[in-house]
Amino acid sequence: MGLLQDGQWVDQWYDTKSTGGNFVRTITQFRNWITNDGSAGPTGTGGFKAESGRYHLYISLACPWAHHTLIMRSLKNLKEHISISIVNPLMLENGWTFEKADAVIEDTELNSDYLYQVYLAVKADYTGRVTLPVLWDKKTKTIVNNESAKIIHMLNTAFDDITGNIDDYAPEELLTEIDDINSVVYSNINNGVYKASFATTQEVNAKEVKNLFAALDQLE
Ligand SMILES: N[C@@H](CCC(=O)N[C@@H](CS)C(=O)NCC(=O)O)C(=O)O
Repeated sequence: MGLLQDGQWVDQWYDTKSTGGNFVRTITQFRNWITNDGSAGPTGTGGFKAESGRYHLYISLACPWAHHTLIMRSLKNLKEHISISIVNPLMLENGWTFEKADAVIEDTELNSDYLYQVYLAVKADYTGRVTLPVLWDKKTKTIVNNESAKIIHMLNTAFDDITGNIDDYAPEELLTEIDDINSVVYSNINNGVYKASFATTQEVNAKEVKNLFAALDQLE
């Protein structure tokens, strides 16, 4: 487990000392959008037109956020249009790796051993966590986006002209409700598991476990 600092991989655990034992998630840094005509999306720059075979998803089967993107790829008939790599399920001293194991699909784009090399290919002095999912553009050799909620949002419509699948998982009239539920799921369940298990004081752990189960009850 580690992160990149000025382009150097540093093997260190999450810093919870400066945050009173609390796990605090940092914000993902790549926020461009694939759109059907290549125009810019709500954030980032344009130039990422939906094209069959152009994009690649790096995921982990052990990651709840990456799962969202994998499910969306399937629901929207994108399997033959967006290729994938699956990292080794163990995230140890080198972070996510492509070390051979069941279900691992190697990095066919950059032939990397470690996911952090994908980040460095885009930004040689990258500083930050090296997280999945990562949506990669083969054409411009860059990361389009590494925030799962945004990736599933763009996959919902960007490729509709290519696949003919116009199923809409985020209808305009339900967006507010979807965003409200997502924020409960994101912060209290997906991230809630991290906040509980990476807490480094007993008090914080007890508080976060309670919060996690309260959120599960709330959604039930
Ligand atoms: N906000 C991101 C979170 C992604 C994330 O944290 N993924 C985890 C795996 S489940 C990861 O790669 N963690 C590596 C790390 O934090 O160093 C998203 O929703 O895409």
